[in-house]
Amino acid sequence: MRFENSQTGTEQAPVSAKGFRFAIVASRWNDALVSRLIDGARDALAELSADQNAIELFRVPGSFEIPLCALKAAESGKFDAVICLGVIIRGETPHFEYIAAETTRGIGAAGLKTGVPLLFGVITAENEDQANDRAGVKLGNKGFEAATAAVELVNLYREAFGTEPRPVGVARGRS
Ligand code: DLZ
Repeated sequence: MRFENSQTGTEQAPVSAKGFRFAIVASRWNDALVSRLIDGARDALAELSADQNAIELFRVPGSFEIPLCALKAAESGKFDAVICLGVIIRGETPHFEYIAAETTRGIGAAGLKTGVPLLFGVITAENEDQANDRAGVKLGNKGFEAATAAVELVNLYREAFGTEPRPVGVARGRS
């Protein structure tokens, strides 16, 4: 599977995922769509030469539960980046705004708290068609995009700040 990034932007230097470790935290709500985001993320990491045993998947019930699991993954010291994937559809919930806002806020807060890059691959859509388009049909795949951004960031942080990849099996303690 190959998805083009739907966004225009400045050109990105070629990067490699080799030697880095990634957590994927994905919700089970809207599972058919989220599964396509997971596939997209795995495809991106494979294309960028990630080691297959360097990717761990954590499933949580819904998007609301993503931030805490992402925080725990980031705090574990086992991962260089945490890729957060979910699908929140307005039509399905009067709580749309609350769930979307809390998920977004929590993921951002976990990244700032831990200093580990957390990627936002959560689709917030008006309806299922819109969500479908963003999960690989018309407007790219948010999982692929989030994983690509994760690889860009871990390379940037290594080059700019000397943040070395987490060795397999060795957890870096909390600071
Ligand atoms: C409850 C709920 C609803 C109505 N809709 C969604 C949704 O569209 N996407 C999603 O990821 N999760 C949804 N949830 C579940 C909440 O995120 C959460 O799992 C539950 O409220 C339990 O805390």
